[in-house]
Amino acid sequence: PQSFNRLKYLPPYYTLSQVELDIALDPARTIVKSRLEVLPGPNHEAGLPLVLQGQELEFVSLRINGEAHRQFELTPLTLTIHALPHDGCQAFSVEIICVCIPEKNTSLMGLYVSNGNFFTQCEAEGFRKITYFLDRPDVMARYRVILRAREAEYPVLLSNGNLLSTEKLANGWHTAIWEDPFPKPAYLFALVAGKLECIEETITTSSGAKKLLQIWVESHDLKKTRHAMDSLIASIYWDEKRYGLELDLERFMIVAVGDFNMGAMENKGLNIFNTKYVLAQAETATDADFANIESVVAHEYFHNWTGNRVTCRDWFQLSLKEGLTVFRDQEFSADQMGSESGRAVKRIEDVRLLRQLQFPEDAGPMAHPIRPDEYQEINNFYTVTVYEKGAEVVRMYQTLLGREGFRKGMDLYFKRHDGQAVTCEDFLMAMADANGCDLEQFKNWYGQAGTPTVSVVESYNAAKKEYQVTVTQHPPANVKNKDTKLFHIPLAMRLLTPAGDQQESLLELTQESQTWTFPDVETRPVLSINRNFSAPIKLDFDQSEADLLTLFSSDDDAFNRWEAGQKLAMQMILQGRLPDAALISAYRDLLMDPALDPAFKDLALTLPAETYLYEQCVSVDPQKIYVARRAFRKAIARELRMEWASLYQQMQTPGPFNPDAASAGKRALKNLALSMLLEADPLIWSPMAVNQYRNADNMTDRYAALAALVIQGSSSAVACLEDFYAHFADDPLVIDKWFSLQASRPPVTDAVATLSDVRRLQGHEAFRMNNPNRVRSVIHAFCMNNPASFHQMDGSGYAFWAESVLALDAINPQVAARLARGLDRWKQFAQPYQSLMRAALERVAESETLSADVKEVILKALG
Ligand code: HT7
Ligand code: ZN
Repeated sequence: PQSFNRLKYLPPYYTLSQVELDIALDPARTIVKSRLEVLPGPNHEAGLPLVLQGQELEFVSLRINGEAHRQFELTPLTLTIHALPHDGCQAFSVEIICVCIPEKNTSLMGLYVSNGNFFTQCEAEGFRKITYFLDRPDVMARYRVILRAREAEYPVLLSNGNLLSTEKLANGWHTAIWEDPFPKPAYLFALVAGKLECIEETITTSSGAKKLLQIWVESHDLKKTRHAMDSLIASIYWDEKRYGLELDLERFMIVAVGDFNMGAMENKGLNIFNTKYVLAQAETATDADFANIESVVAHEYFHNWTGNRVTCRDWFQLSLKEGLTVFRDQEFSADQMGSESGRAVKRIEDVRLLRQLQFPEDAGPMAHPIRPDEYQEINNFYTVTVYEKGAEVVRMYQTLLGREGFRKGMDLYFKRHDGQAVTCEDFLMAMADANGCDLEQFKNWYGQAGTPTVSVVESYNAAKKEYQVTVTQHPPANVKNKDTKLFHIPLAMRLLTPAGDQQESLLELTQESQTWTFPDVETRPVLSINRNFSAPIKLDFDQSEADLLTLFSSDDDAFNRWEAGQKLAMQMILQGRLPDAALISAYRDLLMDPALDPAFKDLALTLPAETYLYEQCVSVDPQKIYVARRAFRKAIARELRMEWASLYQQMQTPGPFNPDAASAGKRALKNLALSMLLEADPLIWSPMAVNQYRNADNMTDRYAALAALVIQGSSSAVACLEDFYAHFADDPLVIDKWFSLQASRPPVTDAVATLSDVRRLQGHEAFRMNNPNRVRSVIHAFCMNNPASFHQMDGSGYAFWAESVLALDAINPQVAARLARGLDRWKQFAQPYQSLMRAALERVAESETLSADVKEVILKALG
C-alpha cells in the first residue's frame, strides 16, 4: 500500500485564487461544473503538468482559458493536464464538467444523500469525490457557488459564506448563489440541499456587528434545537472574552444530519453535525447528551479561528487544529460548569477518557506521535492521540507559561498566521517568541509516540526537617527508535502536611532524573504530584495505602483526590481483594460530606473501567478482571447500603428539568445510588427502579433506571425495554440508546447470551447497516464497549467482529476501520484469547477486497 511521509512534503506546483462551482443536484446524476483560476505555486517550474485529484467521478469535458483542451490523462485517482498556456508560468483558467452519483455514495464522504436531502463531507479528502481539484489544505481559494435543484424536493439550498441571490427557474428548478469572502482549502467546502427548517437568532458581537445564527433540521426536530443554539451563543461570547476572537461572518449555520461518519464538521460558516450532537430535549436526551452537544457545538465553532482562519499546511499537522481546538472546548466546558469543583469534575472526565482510550492506543500497534510521520489512509489518523493527547500537549503550554503567557502566544499566532496554512512548529514558535522562552525540548512531545513513565522516589529526613523527591523519566516501552529524546514535563506538586504550610509548585523535569529538596518540613509530608494531571504520563510511585487514603480524604487538588481513590481501588481489584474497612470508611465519609459536589462523589465511587485495568496487566485475563471488578463493586454496594439509600432520597431534583451541571451532578449521584442498591439487593430495589423508569420526566432518569434493570438481568427489564421501544420508536437517537444498552449489557448468566442478543438486534426491523449511529450502537457497542461479553473463550465474539468488519467495509470503510481497531491490543491478552484474536485478524487480512482504511489497521495490528 502507498504511504505518505511527513518529511517528503513539497509546496504545491500550482495554486488557486478563485473557484466557481455550478452544481445541478440530482441524486442519480449530479452535474458539477467548475471554473478554477490557477496560478503557478511556490514550487512551480516551467512545463510541469497540473495534476488534479478526482475519485469516483465521470469526466465530461475540459477547457483551458475558454478553449477545449485535449492534452490530458485520466486515472482512477487523477486528472493530469499537459501543455498548459505559457508553460503554466502565468495565471490561466481551467473549466471542468464532471458527474457524481450521490445516492450510491454510502461512504458518506463527498456528496451524499441522507433521508432525501443532500449533504457533503470534505475533510480530509472528500472534495475530490465532487470534482477534480487540488485537494490539499495548503491550496486556499475564494469560492463562489451556484446551487441548482428541483424546488419542490429541495427548497433549501445552502453553502459557505453569504447568500448573494436566489432565482426560480421556469422548469421547476431554482438556484441560490453563495459567496465565501474568506479563502479556504477544499476540505472546508460544504453544501446542503433539501427539506429543512431552521431556528434563528440575531446577536451583536464585540465590534457591534449583527450576526445571523441558524440551526437547520428536519421540521419535526425544530423543538429540539434550543440547547444547541444556546451553546452556540455561549461559545461565541466565550471566544471573544477568553481569546478576543470574534465571529467573522455575517451568517453562521449549523445543519443536522442523521447519517454522518463522525461528530460534526467545521465547514466555513456552514457546520454540518451528526444529529446526535444537535438535538436535545429533556424527554429524549440525557445529561451526557446535553453536555456533549455543548462541547461539540463549541468545538466546531472554535475551529472557525483554530483550523479555518489558520489552517494546517498538510494532514500530518492535524493536531495543530484538533489538539488546540479540543483544549479550547475543554476549557469552555469547564467554565460552563459554573464552579471550581465543576471545573475539576470536567478535568477528571477528560483525563478518564484519555487514559481509557488514548493510553491503550499509545501502547498498541497504531501508536503514533501527535504529529505522525507516516500514514497510508489519513482517515485512520483522526485519533484520540491527535485529538486528546494533542489537547494535553497544548494544555502543557498553558501550565508552563501561565494563562496570560498562553494568551500572548495565541495572539502572536493569529497575528503571524491569519489566512495561512501552517505547521505545529509555527504554533510552538509563536508560544516561545511571545513569552521570550526556549521551547526546543518541548518539541519532543510532537515527535515521539507512547506514554512516558515518570517514577518518583521520596525521602524525609526528620532530623534535618528536609524532604527530597527524585523524579526520573523513562521513555515509553514501545518506542521503536533507540535515540529517544527527553521530554519537558511539567509536574504540579504540593506537600500535604498537617499544618498545611506548603505551597503548590511546578517542577519542570527536563533531564532524565532530577532531585528537588524542600527545607523546613516539620513532619513527614504526603506528596501530591502531577496535580490536575499536569502532564500526560504514567506515574510510577509506590505510595503506601495509608498515604493514598490521606490523599483520598483530604487532598485539596480534586483531581489527585479522585486519583488516589482510583489507585486504591485498582490495586485491590488487580490483587483480587475486596475493599477493606479503611477504604469503605473513606468512601462513606466522602459520600456523606455535605460540602462535596455530588458530581465529584459520583466520579469518586465509579470504579476504573475494565479496559483501563487491562492496561495495568502483562497478560490480560478479561473474565478474571470482570469478576474481580464486579465483586469489588458489589462489596461497595452492600457495605454502604444505608448511604446509597439515603443519597437516593437526598439527590432528587424536584421542579422542571434543568440540564445545568449542578442538577446533572445530583442526578448522576442519585442514579449511581440506584444502580448500587440494585447491585446489593436486586429483589428489594428493582420495583424502585421500575417506578423511576415509569415516572421519570427526563431521559437521564428513565434511561438510568432501565440500565440498572437490564444490567442486573431483572425480570422487569424485558417489559420496560418493550415499553421503551414502543414509546420512542419514531426517534432514531433514542432508539440508538435502546440498541446500545442491550448490546453493551455485561454478562448476567453467561456471555454467549449477549452475543445472541446482538445477532437478534441485527435482525431487528430498525437495524440499518448503512447508518453509522445505528451500527455504532449495536456492533461497536458490543465489540468495544462490552469487554466481558466480547472476550469469550470460544472466540465467538471475535468471529462476529471479523464478519462485521468485512460486511461494513463494503459499505463504509471509515466506520469499518474504527471497528477494525477493536483487536489492536490482542498481544496483551492471555491464551486462548490471544490466538483466537490473531485468527480473527488473519481472517480479515485474507480478504481480497479490503479498503485502504481497514487494510492499514489490520496489517499494523498483525505486524
Ligand atoms: N474536523 C472534523 C473531522 C471530520 C471528519 C474527518 C474524516 C471523516 C469525516 C469527518 N467528519 C468530521 C471534526 C472535528 O474535529 O471537528
Ligand atoms: Zn475538530
